[in-house]
Amino acid sequence: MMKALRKEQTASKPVWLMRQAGRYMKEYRDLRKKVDFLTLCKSPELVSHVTCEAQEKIDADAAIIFADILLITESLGFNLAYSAGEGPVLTSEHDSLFSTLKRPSREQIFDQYHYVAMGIEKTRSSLPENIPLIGFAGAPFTVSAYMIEGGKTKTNFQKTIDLASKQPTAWNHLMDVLVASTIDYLHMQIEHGADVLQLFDSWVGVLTPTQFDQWIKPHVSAILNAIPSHVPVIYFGAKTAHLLENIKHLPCQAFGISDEIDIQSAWAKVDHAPIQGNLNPEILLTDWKTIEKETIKILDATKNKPGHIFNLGHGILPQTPVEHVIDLIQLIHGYC
Ligand code: 1CP
Repeated sequence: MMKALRKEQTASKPVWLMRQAGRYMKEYRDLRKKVDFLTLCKSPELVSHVTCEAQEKIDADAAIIFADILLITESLGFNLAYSAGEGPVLTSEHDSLFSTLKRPSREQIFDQYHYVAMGIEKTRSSLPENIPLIGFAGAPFTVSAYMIEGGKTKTNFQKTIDLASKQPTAWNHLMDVLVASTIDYLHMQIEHGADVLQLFDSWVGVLTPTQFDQWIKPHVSAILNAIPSHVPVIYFGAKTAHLLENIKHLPCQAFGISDEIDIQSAWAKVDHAPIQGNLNPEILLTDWKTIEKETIKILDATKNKPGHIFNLGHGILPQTPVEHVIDLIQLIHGYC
């Protein structure tokens, strides 16, 4: 994985899957019957257990620390809850323009997320040495969307787009606070053992190229520029085929590609950088013949060109049979 991130030749293709530790795994579901999601995130011992168990079970070439992109909102005065049916629910006392939102100090971030730091340390010391540990954060657009909409969007991000377009001062204040706290949060993860970082901008694909350049690019760039150059960062956004010409100028090491575009066309657009992706997660719900065919398509399209990390186009779906995942990774490792 580290070699691929430097565009060096690798003996076999590196692969890991977004949300590889999660509900499709029986071991995870069993643990979740005993512990609620936030308690799990805040228990370093369990975080390390869940992260390592998933990596080992599916034989992934990287592990991603078990956490969530929305944990950061707790330091910004949000009350965060996860409901079984609805997903994340965020409430706060802030006004709709977020003018009361204050930037937490670096010390506050390090204190409040000590559990993430300890989870990373424990995981790093339990993982095999050759398996990189990925730390992560949500990018400002995606995290702010949850803050503004109060959870999963019911209005196709209209409230978020309204704030960005009609209240530039409020929007920039919100972005500045998120950028500063995300930088501190990622620095903490690096200090405690994260080898690679991924910045999840899952919903940025709802923006037009002009909106992306105006509202997002400076803030994402500020985060990326603050990461020391020895730590590679992967920037991932879903449904961003129309934004790749803009995204490709971001100062990061690699780009995560989702599955609405074929990998060859995507790579032609961001030719200078390594890429990650992009099997449609729904393919893993079909039969093995289809999975094999679609996987080989991606492997053939990226053959002989170093710098491709295999992944899904978005997070693995909870109803995915775990055997399909194990066989998928075996197929990728055996391909030459
Ligand atoms: O057990 C449960 O019921 C909770 C389900 C769950 C899990 C397993 C949530 C709630 N978060 C997570 C873990 C998680 N989230 C990881 C762990 C590491 C791994 O990949 O194995 C990561 C990287 C995330 C990141 C995350 N959280 C994203 C970005 C990735 C993506 O899928 O786009 C997003 C958008 C979230 C928000 C979130 N948290 C949880 C849910 C169900 C959601 C999505 C809600 C929505 O669809 O809007």
